[in-house]
Amino acid sequence: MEILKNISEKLVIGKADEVVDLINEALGNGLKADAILNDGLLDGMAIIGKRFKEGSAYIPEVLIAARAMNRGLEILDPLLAEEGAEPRGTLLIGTVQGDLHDIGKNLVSILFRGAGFNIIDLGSNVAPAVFIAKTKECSPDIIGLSALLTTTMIKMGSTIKALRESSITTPVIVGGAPLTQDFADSIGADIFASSASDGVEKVIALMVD
Ligand code: B1M
Repeated sequence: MEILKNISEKLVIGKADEVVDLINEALGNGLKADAILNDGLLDGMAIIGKRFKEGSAYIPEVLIAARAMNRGLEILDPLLAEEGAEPRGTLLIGTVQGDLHDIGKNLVSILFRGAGFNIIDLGSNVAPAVFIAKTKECSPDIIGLSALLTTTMIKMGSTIKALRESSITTPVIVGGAPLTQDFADSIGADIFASSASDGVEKVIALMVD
């Protein structure tokens, strides 16, 4: 659809205000938030990601595209999260230490909120000691770790180890583009999620068990 293509194109060139205007127009035309997310915003992120990998886009361009993505997510957030269900539990989430990527983590938070969870978002570049302190303070039902770099995914292992050494037994869910089930198993994660929706399904299944 033309408007979704426009959203994707404007995101790729980092035109955040235009992305916001187009999203509002698309919503006004009756388009669903999840279609705008998947076929507009995420399509644009995939294009900029491919260019970054190939070396035809650089960090400043990726950064302004990411800002446009987050501005778009702010509008879609209440719509994706709309449900008004009873709180199912609390998710404490953050991107691990050394890692600044927060878009996937933000999306995971939105979908969990939509599924009725309370969210405590610690942001990105979160040290193990912060996960421990916040878990002790807030007693979440589940702890979520996100990582996008092969160099930071190992921090997930040290975060889980530090949590367990602090006698915290709260289940931990891990996710992020470079992760695999085998890696998640090797660091003692309770759940590996390949996507935000996969994460929601697996956490709900774990809590029902
Ligand atoms: Co970065 N970056 N980046 N970057 N960046 C990647 C990840 C990279 C794959 C690009 C590439 O080379 N192809 C590459 C990593 C290579 C590797 O480690 N193997 C890379 C690199 C190298 C870097 C730097 C090192 C570059 C440099 O400085 N030389 C640097 C590192 C900075 C740091 O963190 N210390 C860097 C910087 C940046 C920006 C700051 C410019 C920007 C981030 C801005 C921001 O997040 N606010 C950025 C971006 C945007 C990307 C790409 C282009 C897009 C990532 C993204 O947001 N995807 C990325 C290329 C790519 O992935 N194609 C890339 C969309 C998002 C919705 O997907 O995060 O995978 P994702 O989340 C998914 C799932 O993975 C899952 O659910 C989400 C939705 O379904 N999921 C979870 C994620 N977390 C989960 C947690 C869960 C459950 C599911 O439970 C808790």
